[in-house]
Amino acid sequence: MRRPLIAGNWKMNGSKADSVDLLNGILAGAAEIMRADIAVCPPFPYLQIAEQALGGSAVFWGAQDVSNETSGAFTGQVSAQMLADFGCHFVIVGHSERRLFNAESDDLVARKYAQAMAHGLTPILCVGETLEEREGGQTEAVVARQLDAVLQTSGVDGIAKGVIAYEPVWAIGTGVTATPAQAQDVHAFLRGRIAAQGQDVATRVRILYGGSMKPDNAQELIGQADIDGGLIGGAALKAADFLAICRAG
Ligand code: 3PY
Repeated sequence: MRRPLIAGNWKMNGSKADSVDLLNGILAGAAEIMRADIAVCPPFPYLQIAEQALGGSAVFWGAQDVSNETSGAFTGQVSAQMLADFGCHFVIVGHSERRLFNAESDDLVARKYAQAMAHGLTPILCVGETLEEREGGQTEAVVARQLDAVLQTSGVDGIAKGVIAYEPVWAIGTGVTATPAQAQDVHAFLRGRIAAQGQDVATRVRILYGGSMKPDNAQELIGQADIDGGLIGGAALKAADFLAICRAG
């Protein structure tokens, strides 16, 4: 069976003091969560605080992005080795906000994914369609294209070392959530596409749902056969809400 993963994507929110409070709040309740893995992905400057607060606990931490380059003259970028230095376990790649606001292509995301794996990090690959693409009947074509870019670069063995997050763009930051059936359909499609290259990998890989997952809809979403947890946005910024989602996992 796949163990659920609940990962908080803090995005560009909070201060140093807020981050300490949030980490302490999560730590206070994390020991009671037995059935799910828990992770937080704070902004880069707060990774050291996460390492200090969470080191030795069962809560993992990770970053929200990584460079596709190893090192060198890449002003403003952060390498996978640097994230590994700060004890990161996970790194999100290809979040729709980066695809949209930073013009990240499928190919760039695939190179980031490979770079993360090369340094022992577990990439969380985000895929998802816009509202226009959904309404145009393009959902499967879009997520297939995003997944295939990584399959081509890292192979199905690479997929085995990561986590996938299906995040419909129309459900991010809008308060609108995909229905459990809508999400399940896409998760099953993604798992089927991976199965075509490796049944064993498809059976084992975790596919998270992201996009306005909250305490009151988490249980039903995670209850779907192919939904193995959540990548949580706004609700990850309040320890009580985040822990409630972890309990639903
Ligand atoms: C959201 O739920 O808004 C997210 O983007 C999670 O990554």
